[in-house]
Amino acid sequence: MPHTNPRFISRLTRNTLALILAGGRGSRLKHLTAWRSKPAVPFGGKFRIIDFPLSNCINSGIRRIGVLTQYKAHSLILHIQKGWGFLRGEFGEFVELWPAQQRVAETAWYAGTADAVFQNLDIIRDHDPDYILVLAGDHIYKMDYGAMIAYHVETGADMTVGCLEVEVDRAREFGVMSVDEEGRVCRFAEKPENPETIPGSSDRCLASMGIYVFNKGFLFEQLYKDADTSTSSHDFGKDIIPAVINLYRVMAHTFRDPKSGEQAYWRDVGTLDAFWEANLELIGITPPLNLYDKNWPIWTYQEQLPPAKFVFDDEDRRGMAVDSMVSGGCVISGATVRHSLLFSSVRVNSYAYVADSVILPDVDIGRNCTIRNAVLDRYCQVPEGTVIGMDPEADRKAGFYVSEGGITLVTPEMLGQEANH
Ligand code: ADQ
Ligand code: ADP
Repeated sequence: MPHTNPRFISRLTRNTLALILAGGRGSRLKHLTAWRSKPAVPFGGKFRIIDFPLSNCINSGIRRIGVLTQYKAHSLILHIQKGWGFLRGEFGEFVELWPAQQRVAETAWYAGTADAVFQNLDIIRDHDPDYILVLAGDHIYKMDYGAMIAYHVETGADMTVGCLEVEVDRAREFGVMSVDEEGRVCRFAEKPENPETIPGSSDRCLASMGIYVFNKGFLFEQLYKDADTSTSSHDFGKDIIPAVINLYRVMAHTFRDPKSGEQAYWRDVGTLDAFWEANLELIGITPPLNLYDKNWPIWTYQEQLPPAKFVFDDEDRRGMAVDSMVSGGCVISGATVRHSLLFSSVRVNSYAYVADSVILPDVDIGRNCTIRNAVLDRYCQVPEGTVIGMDPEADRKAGFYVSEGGITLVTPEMLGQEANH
């Protein structure tokens, strides 16, 4: 039985350093990651994706956090500088940005995820944690990492991999593992062609969440060994885990909802369709991810904005939003918004109709526009009368991107505009 004594767990989390890997591009999000890395992509009306792992750390009592950046990090850096400075340095708490430093090989940026950590080993050594928690910066979930670290310690593991069950059809995107009766990982394949299913189930696999707990000494040893291996791509999933499972004690920790014991909410919003769906899912009466949970707040940076406003226009047309989430600073004037998520400071003008859409911050939707099944990127100024999401062919002709699932993405560039700030 894992330890549940809060005093025991808080001692472990206090001695843990979290590293959030935030360097990935997330190219399947198309133009949404043209200028920002995937962890910086806005999500849920007022957050960015990285706020979820960061808030999980804070809420789990892990207050020493390094964020490892690489690709298009500017918007991520600004967000963290502006929003995550509230930790108390005098108590040894911090969120630090660790950019690709070329500390080791002068010519190389981060090669893979393991190399990203390897390049920062001297900083990690200075902090002298007992445990290192490696996290991905691009997943949406609420998880108490304390439970995973307690399991790691309780089972005497060298390394623990966070995992969840996924359908076999989706398993090719993940590291897929098999465990023995004790929960020890005995086989691991990164993104396998033919994923192994869970014994007794023909359609489910045990997938890695790409999050790991390491004992400090073990991590150092393995990273030095990996750095000397010329054939390695220096990646945790591809190289490190397969190299250690037969020699060391690598345990699998299944992420479950602590209350129900069922599979917990976890999304990799890696594609435009998944991004659109995960945002709109938040609107329901009982959404799978509750952002209103006071016991697990999601922290973020946000400007001070006035409340959202719904007004009659000068012809007395009602401005309204139903079955929607509308953030601060929005003004809906004589327009109708249905089943949509509006981020901060969106303007929707008279006679416009917006449905089933995700509108990022600072978008202005002109009069008489019709917008359905769309994602509009930050700073879009949609001209009067524009129709989006009614006819995929027309959208493509207009230069917009239409996804496999039929979602239309529009960016300022596609409208011939500069992203203005
Ligand atoms: P992927 O998600 O494909 O698989 P990867 O693209 O390496 O793994 O990204 C992992 C995380 O690291 C992401 O948060 C990304 O932003 C970041 N990242 C990638 N390269 C980086 C670099 N050089 N520097 C800093 N950050 C970087 C992984 C595992 C699988 C597991 C899935 C779960 O390898 O085994 O199943 O995550 O999503
Ligand atoms: P976010 O919406 O995530 O805050 P921004 O739109 O501010 O992101 O863009 C992130 C970074 O990319 C900023 O440094 C911004 O100046 C730059 N950027 C955005 N759009 C363009 C563009 N069209 N051309 C050049 N740089 C851009």
